[in-house]
This record gives sequence, C-alpha cells and structure tokens, in this order.
Amino acid sequence: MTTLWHNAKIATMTRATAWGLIERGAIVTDDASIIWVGAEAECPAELMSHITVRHDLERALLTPGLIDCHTHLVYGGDRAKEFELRLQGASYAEIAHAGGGIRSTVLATRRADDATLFKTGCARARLLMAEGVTTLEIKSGYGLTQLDEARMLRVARLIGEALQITVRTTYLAAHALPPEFDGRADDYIDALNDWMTALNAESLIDAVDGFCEHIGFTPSQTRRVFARAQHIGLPVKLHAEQLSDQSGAALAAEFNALSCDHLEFLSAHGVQAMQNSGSVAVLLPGAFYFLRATQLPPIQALRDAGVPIAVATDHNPGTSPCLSPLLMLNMACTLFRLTPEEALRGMTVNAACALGLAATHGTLEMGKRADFAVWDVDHPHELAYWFGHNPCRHIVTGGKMRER
Ligand code: DI6
Ligand code: FE
Repeated sequence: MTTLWHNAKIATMTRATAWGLIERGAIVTDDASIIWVGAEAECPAELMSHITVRHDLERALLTPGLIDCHTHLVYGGDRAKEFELRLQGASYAEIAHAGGGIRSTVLATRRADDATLFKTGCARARLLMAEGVTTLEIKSGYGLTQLDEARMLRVARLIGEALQITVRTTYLAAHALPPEFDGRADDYIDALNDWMTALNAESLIDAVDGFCEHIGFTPSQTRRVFARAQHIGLPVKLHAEQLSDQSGAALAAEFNALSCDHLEFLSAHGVQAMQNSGSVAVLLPGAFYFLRATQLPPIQALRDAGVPIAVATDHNPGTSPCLSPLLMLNMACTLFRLTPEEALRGMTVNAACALGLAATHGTLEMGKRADFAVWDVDHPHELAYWFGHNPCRHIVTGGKMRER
C-alpha cells in the first residue's frame, strides 16, 4: 500500500540542514518503509500516480519516532519508600549496601508472574508511546536467575509484538549480586555467562550490559562478561562512570561498545577511548535529577571529541521512575546544557546508533522504517521547551497510524 503523508513540516534529523528541516514536506511510504521524502511540490508525478491512501497532516510537525535507548521497563513493585528514605538523608549506595535498592526490585520481580510483568510493562510502554516513542530498549537485570532473566526478556519481546513497536532487549544479569551468590561474585559471573549463552540460543538477547561500579561489578568482572558476549557475537554497552570513575567506558570501548551510559564521572581518557571506538554517550538526566546528583557529565569534551550523544529516560523504579521522554529532552537542555537540536538528535538518530539500528531507524530518509511522530507544534525546538505538556497528536509505526 503506497501512502502519502503530506502538508507537514518535517524534521528529518538528517545532517543536511539544521534539524534536517523541510518546511512544506511530504513522505511517501510503502507498507513499513519510507520510499520518498522531500518538499511536497517536488514529489514526482509518477510516484503520485501510485498513491492509494493520503493523510493530510494539517501543518503538523513530523519527526522520526522517538527512540528510548535505555530503559529497565519490566519489573515488579516500586521503590517509593526508598525515595522517602533518600529524602531523609540516606544515600543510594547506603540503601544498596543495606540490602535495599536493586535487590528489593529483584525480589518483587521474582514474585511477580509473567502476566503481571507483561501488563505493567505494557502500561508503561504505552505512556512512552503517547509521547512519541516508537522504539524502545528494555533491559533485564531484576531477575538474576536464568529463569527470571529469561522471563524478563520474553516479556520484553512480547511487549514489542503486542504494541507493534520495535523493542531491543539487553541482557543485564551483571546488574547486582543476587543473595544466592553473596560473597561469590566471581562464581556469579561464571553463572550469568552460561545463562547468556543459553538465552542467546533462544534469540532473547540483542545486546549485553553491566553495572561497573563500586556497588556493582569490578572492571575485571565486567571484562569477563564482555569477553563472553564477544565470543558469542553479541554487542555490548555499559552503565559506566555513574557514581565513580572505574574506567568502565575505556573498557567498554575496547569491546567496541554500542554505547556507554550515564558518564557523570567520565575522565578525559574515557572520552578519548569512546571517540576511538565510536561508542555513543547515552545521557540520563532523569537519574541525575532523581538522585540529586551534582557531578555533570563532561558534555563539552564529548562534543569536542565528536562523540555522538543520546538521551534516554533510564526508566527504572530506583533512580528514574520517569515515563516522559519529552521531560528528558527538556532536562537534557536545562540540566546538561544540550541544545534542543542536540537533545532531539539524542532521542532519534543517535539513539538509533546506541541500539545498533542506524541503518533502519532514527531519521526520516528513503529506505528507513516508516516510524514517525506527529506533533502539534510549529517548530521542533518546542519539543524540548514545553514541559508537563504533551503535544504528540499520534505516532505511526511501520507505516501504520496508531490511535492514542
Ligand atoms: N544504574 C541505574 O541508574 C539503574 N541501574 C543502574 O545500574 C538503577 C536501577 C535501580 O536502582 O533499580
Ligand atoms: Fe540504567
């Protein structure tokens, strides 16, 4: 089915001009693919003669569908009590050491049945979609047994199928040490590496992640996880330098990581390693804000080095219970001083790179997937400007208009 989407302002997010902006633009899709994008007046007559469906977008703004490239969307329970403890002065690390934090969500996730994980995960994904998201990464990491990690990854795949969005799954068993392995972190790495091989054989894993931190795993343990991932052909990414400098980004860069995420404590050496490996820097203003962090990621150094910058919600119950990608665009500007265009590139083209989807997602170009968001604004910089207001009219995934 050949479809025309016209009478729109289009922010293609290609590099040609600022925002890749086309003032009076049109897009032609053939089923799930974009087959033409340009000024409406220049659409070839031959192509127009094949159009079977037309959508008049009434001067709306069209952007690529937003890509939330870092989420922990599937889990049981919540951590609102822990939020109160932190407000009374307890730190995230203290709560983790006392057995709370990630471990408490692990217990709640193990207790939740598949139907509950699916239902709550879908509800959260729908809220992201309501603000323009058409592609989503979902990490495991709250199961921490082979069975429970598998359940999380299967639920993540099912969410993608049920909601007709692109979901990329990331295996994050190296998130925290489960109680069964207390005092035996290296044995746990052996175990999770074997689960990785088994779950990969079931095609449940698109990438492998870890939490390299004083309250997580050491660089040498992380290295062993990455070595297994590399051995079985899976790309890696890393929660790096969130609370301290562990040289995690440099380690991840050795394995040509798709991305290094958080990066508040990233050193100049880490920036250089990322520049050399081409890894994307994924900034997570929600976690920065919610933890009331003060150490800013080295934004200007990343810019100067030409490291692509992405922005994501980091949705998780502990450090970023955020379901608003638009608020993250705003906070990327107010807290991290990105420009509105950098922020939107961070949730489109650069987020696609962070997921290994650059060839198919993230810009509005011929040959790419027909995933876009339709907005009631005059100019794309407004997407990072308003907060607490959602101008998303609807999304289109795989060439199909989705009702809200
Ligand atoms: N860093 C984070 O911000 C999340 N995971 C991680 O490694 C937090 C996860 C949680 O607190 O439940
Ligand atoms: Fe995270």
